[in-house]
Amino acid sequence: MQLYGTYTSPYVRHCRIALAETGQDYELIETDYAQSARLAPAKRVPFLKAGDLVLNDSLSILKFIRESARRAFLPDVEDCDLFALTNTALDTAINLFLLEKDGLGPAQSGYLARQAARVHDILEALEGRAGALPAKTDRFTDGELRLGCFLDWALFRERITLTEHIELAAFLERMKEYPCFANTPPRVT
Ligand SMILES: N[C@@H](CCC(=O)N[C@@H](CS)C(=O)NCC(=O)O)C(=O)O
Repeated sequence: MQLYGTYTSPYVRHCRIALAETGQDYELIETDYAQSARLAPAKRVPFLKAGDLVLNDSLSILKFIRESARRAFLPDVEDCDLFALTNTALDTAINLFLLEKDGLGPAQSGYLARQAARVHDILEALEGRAGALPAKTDRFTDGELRLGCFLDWALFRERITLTEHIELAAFLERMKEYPCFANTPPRVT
């Protein structure tokens, strides 16, 4: 099984954590933007090849990893919403990050200003939920792992600070005690 991606991508990180949790053998094939544009229709990482199966999004990859290990994927509706809401902030923050490299930001576009407000407001909403997380004691859920991957990436890329989000900061510290998370920090290779 080959997972195509980078060591900075939070989506790839989530897949790597799930693969480590389920003990599945795989090879990470480092793939930059030019390669993913050539090799994948979505022009993004991660994508996964497992025999004849090709999966083009972390969502389907995670479902495949969990279900291969006989685990349900996002069975709890509140956790599914946590995953989806966090993912909206993550997608938006990454778009803003990539557009900034091209010199475009909220100052140039009303739509981009709305995107920045979206990230801000989702962080506020997540701050209200973070104190009760993790919801279970035996393991982190996929909604929680997505939140951890988002926060750590956004701090790494200096997209957010958590000085005014103490519950989110405390949640991230709790997650950093988990080896599968602690062993996969974002890093430039
Ligand atoms: N919905 C996708 C999002 C993946 C994504 O945005 N990946 C970023 C890297 S972190 C990427 O490859 N971006 C390249 C681009 O947008 O051109 C998933 O969950 O896998």
